[in-house]
Amino acid sequence: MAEPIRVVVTGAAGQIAYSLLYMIARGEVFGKDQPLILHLLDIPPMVGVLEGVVMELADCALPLLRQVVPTTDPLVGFKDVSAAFLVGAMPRKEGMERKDLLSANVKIFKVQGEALDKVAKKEVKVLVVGNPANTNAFVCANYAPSIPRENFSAMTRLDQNRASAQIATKMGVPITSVNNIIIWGNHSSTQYPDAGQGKVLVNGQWKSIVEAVGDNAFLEGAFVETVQKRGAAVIAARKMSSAMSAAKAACDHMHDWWNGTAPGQFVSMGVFSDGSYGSPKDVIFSFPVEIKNKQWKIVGNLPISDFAKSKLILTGNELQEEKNEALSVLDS
Ligand code: NAX
Repeated sequence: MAEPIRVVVTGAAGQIAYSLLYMIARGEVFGKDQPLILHLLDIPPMVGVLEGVVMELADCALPLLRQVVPTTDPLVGFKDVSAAFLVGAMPRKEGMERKDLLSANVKIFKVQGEALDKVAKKEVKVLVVGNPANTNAFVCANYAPSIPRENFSAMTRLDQNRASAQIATKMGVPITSVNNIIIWGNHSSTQYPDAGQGKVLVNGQWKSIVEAVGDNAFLEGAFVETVQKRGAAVIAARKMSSAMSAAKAACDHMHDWWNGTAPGQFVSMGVFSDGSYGSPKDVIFSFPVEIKNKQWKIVGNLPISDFAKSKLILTGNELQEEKNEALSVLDS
């Protein structure tokens, strides 16, 4: 069996981590033959809860889990890690806009970027889940200059999974019969869920979603809105933000980064923009990507409708604004 790799989850005492740690430790991300040493990072008031999580992980009796390192020190948490799930942040509560969270969270991600820079493996793959995820990933990367920028990403996979689930329900097919739905831009209510390139398996044949659904008003209206507002709908119902589905999406994101995407299929990831599709450069923008040998590549030359173009501009502008706000918080 391979040597164990070190994987850190921040916000390890929180609700997303409660599902995520179990999924990772079962081997669902790095494979059933890859032993793990899990680092659990949280803040000092959560030490007691963290102890409980450590006890439960031990009691799960998981064969791949070789060691658990609970800590409140980022320099211990990030030491020699090959993969980092940055979940820890202040979660959005009912009625709260993501922008309200920005100034509190950019400071956290500066500290974590600096610690990653000092002690993590240089090839570490960093997935930011904590909101505002795109801008937090931007901040984190900027404070970790010795780690390639391509190694920082933000999670929009939950939005992709939500969008795929909407189409699967609409068409009455299993979720595995839907692929290549794109989330463009920010993980916020300006994101653009785009079924325009997507495919659905109907009666044994892959068809374009646009053709199979045959209802453009739905695809440009209710579908987009449902996905954009799904996070808020879960909060309204559960009085807490999405956790189980967020953990599953984080696993999907890192799994595909680690293992690659299937030929002809792409997934959505928030990554440093090169200006593709008219997006602003140097913000973390969600694109369709293909992954090989642990390297993502933005899928190029997809036909984009005028409707989609206008949505991409909107979400790009928001990311540019968030980036400017983050930089001004950090300067002050
Ligand atoms: P919880 O409040 O349950 O847990 C957050 C944990 O982070 C707490 O244990 C807290 O002590 C810890 N924490 C705070 N500051 C920290 C720091 N500096 N270092 C380490 N740990 C720290 O929130 P939870 O529901 O788990 O959500 C976590 C984050 O995920 C939130 O920012 C939330 O908004 C975000 N989400 C992102 C999603 C996405 O698709 N990108 C979807 C789900 C979720 O809303």
